[in-house]
Amino acid sequence: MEMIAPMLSLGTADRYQQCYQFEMTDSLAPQSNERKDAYYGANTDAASGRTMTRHSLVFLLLTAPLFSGCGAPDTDGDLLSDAFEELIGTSPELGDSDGDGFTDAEEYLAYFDPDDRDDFPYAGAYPRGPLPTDLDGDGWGQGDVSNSWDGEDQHEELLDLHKFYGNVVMIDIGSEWCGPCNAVAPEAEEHYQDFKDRGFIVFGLLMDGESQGDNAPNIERWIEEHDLTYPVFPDPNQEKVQHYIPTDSGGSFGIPLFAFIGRDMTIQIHGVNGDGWEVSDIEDLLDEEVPYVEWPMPENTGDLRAEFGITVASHQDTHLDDNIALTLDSIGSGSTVDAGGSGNTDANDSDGEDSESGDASNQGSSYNPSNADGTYARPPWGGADCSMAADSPSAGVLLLLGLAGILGLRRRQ
Ligand SMILES: [Ca+2]
Ligand SMILES: [Ca+2]
Ligand SMILES: [Ca+2]
Ligand SMILES: [Ca+2]
Repeated sequence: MEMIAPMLSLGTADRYQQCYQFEMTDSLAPQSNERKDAYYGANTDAASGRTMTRHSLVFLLLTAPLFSGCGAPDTDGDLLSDAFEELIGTSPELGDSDGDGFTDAEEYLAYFDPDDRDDFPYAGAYPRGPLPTDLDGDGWGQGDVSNSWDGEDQHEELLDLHKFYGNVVMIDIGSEWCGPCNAVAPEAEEHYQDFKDRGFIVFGLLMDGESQGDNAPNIERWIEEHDLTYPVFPDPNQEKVQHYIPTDSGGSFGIPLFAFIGRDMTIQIHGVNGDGWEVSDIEDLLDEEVPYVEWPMPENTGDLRAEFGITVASHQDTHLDDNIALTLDSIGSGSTVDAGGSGNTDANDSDGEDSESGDASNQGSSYNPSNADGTYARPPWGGADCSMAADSPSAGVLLLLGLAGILGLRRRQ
């Protein structure tokens, strides 16, 4: 591909100066699965996020037996009850259903897919939200529901445009040699920091390196130069960029070039230069309602997230209450536990805690619906109603007590 790209200022009226770049004419290289395979290989030993996950799994394995029999059944000890896992389609037998190194709870509660080995919490901590299963966009023009594309970011993780449904996406296209593009990058980072908690993300696309037409963008260099935390993708062959080139470009287009995609994945602003949008456009798009997606959630989502160290931005939880209600509606609110009992219920209990024993051996006496089967497995880290003392000591506990006694005796001697 030939690229001629003289620096060309289009006048001070432009908010950003522009460089000019000739449109690609080469046919695109065929897509293959090689990159995906390489991605998997590269990530098999990746440390990002997985050390924490291994610790979580060890924690679960060690603690689950201690708390078995307490609350809703949780066969695999991943803190999601069997009934809830059946509702959302994960394995009640496996803590990590898809084997990607993150437990079902860690993925699902952060709106990632626990049944997709290619999908797991991003090292870059970019915003995500619940995803519809039927998003069917295939357009590239203004007003279309956008087609998707994917690419590896600076953390060598595969990101897919469609998976940012529910967010506003700004696509910033440039090259390293282009002065105005260098001026825009830190501004884009500033917008990202200002708005990401409302569901805003920048996708940087870099076509060239430091000299015009060298087709060798250096993502690491670019990230470091501008201290960027949003994802940046190399696109030397313009496989992605081609979709945002203005149709009336006449064979050349100016960079930096921008496009904006709304929360519902429609292309709101297609292929404009710096004078084609204002920061207020971002805010207007963020003001659009976050679309509702059915994503049943456990009632103690907050507690579980705290336990796993999961943080989400408020926009991701816009419809959390509806999705908790969906869970309660789908698998009931205690019918499997409260078997008619004494009538001494906690239905009006404002603190959400069961004032009486809620362990599995106490079915039928009293049970708070919020602790019921299907909402979640009982938290092992607290709850007076989940007392070990209520149960007979397990063999493991007796062994520990015995060891402690022996040690105590030896010290006294
Ligand atoms: Ca489970
Ligand atoms: Ca599971
Ligand atoms: Ca997983
Ligand atoms: Ca996954």
